[in-house]
Amino acid sequence: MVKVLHTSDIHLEKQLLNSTYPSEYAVSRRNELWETTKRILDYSKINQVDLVLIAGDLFESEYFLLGELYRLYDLFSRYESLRILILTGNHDSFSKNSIYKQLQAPKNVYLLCSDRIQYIEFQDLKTRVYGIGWMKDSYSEIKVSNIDLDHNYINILMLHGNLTSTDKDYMYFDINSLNKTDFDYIALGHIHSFMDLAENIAYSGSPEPLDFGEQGEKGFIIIDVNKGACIKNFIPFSKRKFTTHTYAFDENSNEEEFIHEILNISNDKDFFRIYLNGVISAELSIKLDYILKSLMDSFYYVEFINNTYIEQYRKSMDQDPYLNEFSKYINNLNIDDSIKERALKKGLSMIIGDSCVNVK
Ligand SMILES: [Mn+2]
Repeated sequence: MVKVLHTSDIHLEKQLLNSTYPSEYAVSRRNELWETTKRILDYSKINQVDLVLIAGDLFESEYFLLGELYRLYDLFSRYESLRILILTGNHDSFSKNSIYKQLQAPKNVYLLCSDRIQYIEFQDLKTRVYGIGWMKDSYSEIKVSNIDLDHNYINILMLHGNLTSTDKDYMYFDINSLNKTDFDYIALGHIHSFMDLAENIAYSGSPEPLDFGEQGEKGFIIIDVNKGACIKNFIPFSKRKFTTHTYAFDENSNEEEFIHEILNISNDKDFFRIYLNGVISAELSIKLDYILKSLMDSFYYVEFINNTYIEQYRKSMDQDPYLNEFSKYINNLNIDDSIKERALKKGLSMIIGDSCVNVK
């Protein structure tokens, strides 16, 4: 049996400046990617992992310079007992100008960077780890059938790419042909969520989410790989999560209840996006900005998306035949409810004028 930790898509030094959160959070998040990389190594050491597999996109080439590679290799070299295997992905490909070519990896670090299948053999573990790495910006379909494996070894394969052919620029593997191979475990990277595809095939997903597009648990997989049998365990490990919530107001909603509900879901760790929907009384609407600001202290990070209507708008809508027509028109459109809400709110505020907001 060989004990494997499978991770991928850490994206060290990803700038994150286009995210919805401000740049100071992006800077912290970049540091947290380094911290989590170290935590993964600590975990591996404590739990006596034999092989740490990083299935591509360990870092972002564009921002990962020689200083960062020194820092990374220095970190890895402090975990002598661990064997760390790096597969190159589309963001850290072994291209002509790859930073990987500038520095010798430490003795315990193995680079799988050729786009022809290659393997690294660990005699003491009776294990071979195969990989097809990235050496350029795009690839089409990659065939992995007909590989002649030596069954005296535990055979593991690392790949970085897609299982659907819709995005043809990214390496595409056919799941059926992967299923037909005799690999004891196939460690996939590129998709940022954990996906359990077969007893011996999985995407680990990224250990840390990067924005609101990456919700749910993030972590890595620990696998006991035996000849022809795997025991997999997904370990949630991220320092923070990105979560989305909705609060629906109605005519009877009051300040205390709203504050109570929001404090109930809040924590000082995760990234929150909270949609405020429904009809809100004009009185509460006037206070809302102030209330939201006071709630922010209970979060590490929160963004409120205010889609509420003011009650008076709704009343005007029912009474005024033109507004009524407008709301019918919007409601009959074949679009998302959240977009309808926003269109109604925007349209009504333009038709009625913002003075209505202040009517008590
Ligand atoms: Mn990728």
